Amino acid sequence: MLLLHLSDVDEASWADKLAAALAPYPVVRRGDAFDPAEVHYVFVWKPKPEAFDGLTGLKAILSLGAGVDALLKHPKLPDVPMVRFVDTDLSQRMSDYVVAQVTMHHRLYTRFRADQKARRWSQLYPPAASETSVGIMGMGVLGQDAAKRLLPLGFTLRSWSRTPKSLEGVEGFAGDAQFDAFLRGTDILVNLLPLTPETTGVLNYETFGKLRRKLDGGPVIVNAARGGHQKEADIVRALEDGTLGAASLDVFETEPLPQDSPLWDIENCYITPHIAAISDEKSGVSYYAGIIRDHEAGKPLPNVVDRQRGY
Ligand code: NDP
Ligand code: OXD
Repeated sequence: MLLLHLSDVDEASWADKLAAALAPYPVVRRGDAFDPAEVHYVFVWKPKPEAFDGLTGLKAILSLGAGVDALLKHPKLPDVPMVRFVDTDLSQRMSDYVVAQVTMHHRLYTRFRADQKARRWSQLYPPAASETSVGIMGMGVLGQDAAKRLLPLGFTLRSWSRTPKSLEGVEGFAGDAQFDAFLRGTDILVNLLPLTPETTGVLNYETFGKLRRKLDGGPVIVNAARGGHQKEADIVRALEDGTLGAASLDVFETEPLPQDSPLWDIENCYITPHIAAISDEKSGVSYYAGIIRDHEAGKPLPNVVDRQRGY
C-alpha cells in the first residue's frame, strides 16, 4: 500500500494519478480508512510530526522534493531507505532559472534598467559570454544540467563539489582546500548545493569578498538551493557596500520571506518565491509509480539518500 502525506500541494490530484498509474495497487491518503501497518511506501512533502506513526511495515520513504534536508530533521524519521526526486523535467526547470539569471546579470540588466528609469543614454558594452566566469557550487544532478546548458552559450565555467568531478568544458574544484581558488575566478556564483551541516551558511560575507571583481555590476550570487545556505544579513551588507553587485535569490532563511526583510527593498536583489523548479505531477507520478512497481518486483531503489552525507 502507498500512503500520501503531502502538505502545501494538491494531494488529492497526486493520489488520483498515482492510483490510476499503479492500479490495482492500493493508494491511500490521510483520513482514509486503512491499517497503517500495511503501508509499504509513504510519499511525503513537508510531513507533519505524526506522519510516520504506526507505519511498522514501511519499505521506503519517497520524497516529492529533490532536497531532503527538512525530511532528515524529522524527529520520528523511520530507519528505511529514502528516495529523492531526480527527474529530467525538474532539471530542465532549474536550468531555465539558472540560465535566465546568469544571462540577465551577464548582460548588465541592473545597470540598463537603472539607465532607462533615469532616461539616460549611456553605452556600455557587456563582455562576451566567454569573458564571464560562472562558478557552480554543487555538481550533482542539477549542477551538471545547468553546466551543460550554460556551456553552449559560451560562458567560462567552473564547478565546486565535495569530491572531484570532471565535465568537459568545466574546470573542476573540490573540497574546502580548493574553495578559495574556485571563488577567485568566479564572477557569477550559482548555488546548487544540498543543505547539510557542512554547507549551511556558505553564502556569507567572507565568501563574497573572495569572488572575482571583473564583471561590471558584479560579482553576483544566484541561490536556487536552500535559504539555510545564505546569511541574509551578510547579503544585505554586501549589496549595500558593493562587495556584491547583485543577488538573485529564490530561497530564504525564513519562507515566506518576512514582510520586514530589508531584501525586498534592495534594487539589485532579485527575489522569487521558491519557484525555481517544481516537481511536476505528470513526471513525478511516472517516476514514483515506476519505482514502486520495480521495487515490488524485486529491483533496487534508485536515488537513495545517503544519511551519513546528508544528501
Ligand atoms: P545532488 O545530491 O545531485 O548534488 C549535490 C552536489 O553538491 C554534489 O555535486 C555534491 O558533491 C555537492 N556537495 C555536497 N556537499 C558538499 C560540500 N560539503 N562541499 C562541496 N560540495 C558539496 O543534488 P541536486 O543537484 O539534485 O539538488 C541540489 C539541491 O537543489 C537540493 O538539495 C535542493 O535543496 C535544491 N533544490 C531547489 C529547488 C528550488 O525550487 N529552489 C528545486 C529542487 C532542488 P559530490 O558530487 O562530491 O557528491
Ligand atoms: C525541492 C524543492 O527540493 O522544490 O525539490 O525545493
